[in-house]
Parts: sequence; structure tokens; C-alpha cells
Amino acid sequence: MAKIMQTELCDKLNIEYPIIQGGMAWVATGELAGAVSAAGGLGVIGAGNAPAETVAEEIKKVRAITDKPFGVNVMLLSPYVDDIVDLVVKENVPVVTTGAGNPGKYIDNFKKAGCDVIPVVSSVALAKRMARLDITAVIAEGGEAGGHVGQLNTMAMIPQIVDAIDLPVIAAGGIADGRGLVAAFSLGAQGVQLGTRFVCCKECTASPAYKEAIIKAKDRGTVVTGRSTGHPVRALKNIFTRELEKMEAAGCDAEEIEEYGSDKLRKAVCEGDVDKGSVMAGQIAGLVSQELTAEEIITEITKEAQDVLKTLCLGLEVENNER
Ligand code: TUI
Repeated sequence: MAKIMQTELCDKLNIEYPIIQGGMAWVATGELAGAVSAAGGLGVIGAGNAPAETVAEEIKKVRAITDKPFGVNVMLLSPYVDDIVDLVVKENVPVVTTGAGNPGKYIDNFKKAGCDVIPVVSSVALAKRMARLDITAVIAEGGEAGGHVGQLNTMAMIPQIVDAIDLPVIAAGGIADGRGLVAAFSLGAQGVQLGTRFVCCKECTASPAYKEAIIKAKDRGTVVTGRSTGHPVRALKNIFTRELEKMEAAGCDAEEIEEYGSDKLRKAVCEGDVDKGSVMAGQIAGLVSQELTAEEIITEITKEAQDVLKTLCLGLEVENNER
């Protein structure tokens, strides 16, 4: 493996490749996380709104697949968040990523269990606030990402966060291949988090219809709804998002909109209802064209990144010789 792939982040997390799998609610089960970790990346179970017993089963599944490091994503808006934190600590889960809030009050618990904590942030201000905590890195997630998103885009946000904090930064949002990985390195990131690409992974247990909808999606296939409620979410355009847009345009109150959106992700992921369910996916869905195994995805990305770097270096050599 080329040394450039082995970033300080890889050493800290004890992983081979600086590729983290997004901890997507309902999608990121033990099967997916185990496959990604076994392939040398960091697989992450998405706790979402699931109760602790469910997440405990997923942890067991990962441990049956691999003894390599893995993570659990703690979604801080979950009604079970306290139970999930207790579970992660009890199970000595090596890495915790957090989303949709500030994990500050749980950090002491995580550190007692030796967890590496990696919060997701969506602005420089949030990154600076998190950097005061005892954390290992941050995931800076741009608005190209699927699911709950912030306002900034990856390209503009990553270098600003890299300059603002003294911790490794993992880039997320709009990345699905080796070109994206090299771009992230260029912006100063030490790794990438991929969500949409790993939905279309053979080991991912999401419904075939969900995967097919991503594979069929084009560049303009996603939309952000829910800005009026303060919980903007990016998903594939369908009957569900059009209905939400209508409700927002009609000035429906936040409670009614949140109520309409509830349980729709499960409907799409588990039941395969990609018309009336929420098919959360990032803008890079248009680039995802086939279902591969986790190992094939990681091998393809790292090989492509090395080829891109070689081409760039050759270009520089030619330019130097011409001078
Ligand atoms: O969390 C995500 N993506 C998600 S969570 C999710 S489940 C859900 N569904 C509907 C509504 C809400 C959640 C689907 N996709 N990404 C990580 C992320 N975290 N993006 C942005 C943030 C974030 C936002 C605010 C992180 C911290 C934060 O802090 C606010 C504060 O000041 O405490």
C-alpha cells in the first residue's frame, strides 16, 4: 500500500485505509460495518433511533465477522441516546462517531472506556467547539451529503476547518471514489467518510429497491427538504419529497411536517418503498453505478486514488523538465 494512504488518522484508529463508512440509520447494520472493517476501512453501525438491545445485536454481528476496529454512530437526537452511550461504553466499542448534536456531556464516559470519539460537524464554529473536547478527529460533512445536512459545502468547508483546529479532519459529503479521496487530501483532510457509495455495497442489508434508486439517480436527483423545520434532510426526489415541499410551501407548521416525515426512512430502507419513503442519499448518487462488495469498493477507491496521484506527479515532472 502506498504510504500516502496511511495517514496519522489510520495509525490512531489502527485501520489500513483512511476510509470511514457513514453510520447511516437503518442502513448501517452489523453486516455492512463488519464487511467494511474486515476490508481495512472503518465500518460504523448506525444507531439512529434504535433501542440499545437492537444496537447490541449489531455489535455482536460485527464481532462475528471481524476482530478489526469498528465504530458506532450515536445519533444525538435519539430518544435512546443515554442507553446507547451506556452500551457503547459497556461493550468497549473502539470508535464512536456522533451526529446531529454536541456529544460534550458524554465524552468522559466514552474516554473511560477508551473510545476514540469523532463528532460530525458542519461548520468551523462547531469544529472549534468540539476541538475543546477530548476527541480524536472530526468528520466535516458538507451539504452534498445525504440525510441531515448543514449549510456549507465540502469544498469550501474542509480547508477552513483544517486551518481552524489542530486535529485530523475527515471529509464527508460528495465523495464516492478515488478522485474524491485525493481531492479531500488536497484540501488537508486525512481521510474520507462515504455514505451513499456504501449503501450500494453487496453486504449492505438495505432493500434492493433503495440500492436501485441510488444506482438510477442522476446528478440532480436529490433535494433538501425540511429547512423550515430546522432539520434539513437530503434525499432522492420522489412522491414523499414532493409532498414535503408542498407542505412547506403551504406554510404547514414544523410539528406537522416532522410527523409526516416520521418512520419514512425505515419504510424506504426496510420495506423498499422508494416512492413514499425517504430515500436519503447524497448528491454523489449520480456517480454510483453498480453494487460491489466492501472489499471491491475500498480496493477500487485506493487504486484510483493512487493512479490520480501518479498522473498528477507525472504532470509536475513534465512541467519541471520543460522549464
Ligand atoms: O446526522 C447526520 N445525518 C443524519 S442523522 C439522520 S436521522 C434524522 N432524521 C431526521 C431528522 C434528524 C435526524 C439522518 N441523517 N449527519 C451528521 C451531522 N451532524 N450533520 C450535521 C450535524 C450536526 C448538526 C448540529 C452536528 C452537530 C450539531 O450541533 C448543534 C449544536 O450546536 O449542538
